[in-house]
Amino acid sequence: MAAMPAQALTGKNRYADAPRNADYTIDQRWDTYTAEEHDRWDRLFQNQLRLLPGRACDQFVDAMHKLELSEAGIPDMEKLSGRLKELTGWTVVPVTDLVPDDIFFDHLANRRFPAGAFIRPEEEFDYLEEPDIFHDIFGHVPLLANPVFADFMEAYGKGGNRALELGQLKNLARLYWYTVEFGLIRTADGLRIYGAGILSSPHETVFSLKDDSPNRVGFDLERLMRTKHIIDDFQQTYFVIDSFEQLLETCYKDFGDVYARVKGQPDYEAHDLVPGDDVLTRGTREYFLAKQ
Ligand code: HBI
Ligand code: FE
Repeated sequence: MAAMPAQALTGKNRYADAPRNADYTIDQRWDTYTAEEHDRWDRLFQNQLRLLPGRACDQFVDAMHKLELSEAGIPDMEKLSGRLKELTGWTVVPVTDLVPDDIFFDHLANRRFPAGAFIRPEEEFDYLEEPDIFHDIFGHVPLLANPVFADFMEAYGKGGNRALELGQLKNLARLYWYTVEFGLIRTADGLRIYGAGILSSPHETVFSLKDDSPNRVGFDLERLMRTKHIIDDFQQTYFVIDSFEQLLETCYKDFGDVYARVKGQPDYEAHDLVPGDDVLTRGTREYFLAKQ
């Protein structure tokens, strides 16, 4: 039985009570967005557009243009899906907020990305914990137009239901968190961002590459699956992949043996560095300690 989704937002999410289908999809009702909501999307978009050069990975920037995301206003998911489907077979489906894990995985396994239909309120312009339409569409959708990343996301969805069966969702959720949401990638020109949680948050876009406080560690699946994560502040450790191909091949193999090795092993704290880490940056933790 799927766990109930996070309490649908009251007040700030006018889709909270939208009638939904069995797969938790709703009707985006694109024509009901107000001029103010479209304007907020445009300001969020222009904000990020200014920050991304030299920070977002090339694959993200290329895909954003291919999907014509630079059009003004909140995207109509149906039109966006038309363009995306031609590129990698993915579509974007409107949902109210977080959906149960099994529903989420089933969508991904069938190349459907569930995107929140609401847009963050002005008072949470910079960051909100729930996935609003800007986080989901600006942050997550562009890389679904990249064939290798698109394959990875489908493989992740297929792995999700298996993790649920094995009771190891916690470990798999960390993989999503430290890659799809907060991942960095090595390039010939230095580190670049591909994680949606960073790309949709103005402050973390700068912090993740520039600040001395966080660790930056080479991607290691098993180590990452044992590492706790933070959901209400910047990340204390960023994991760095060499390529999307590396991420995909990690996921193509069956996780059964990895789960067996991490099961029962103690978790690492979000700020820990552990023996064997490929340490790119040993964080000073200054930003985090100053908040304690
Ligand atoms: N639902 N809409 C939505 N978006 C997510 O990112 C999401 C979700 N449900 C579950 C979930 N993420 C995570 O718990 C899984 O990645 C493990
Ligand atoms: Fe997300």
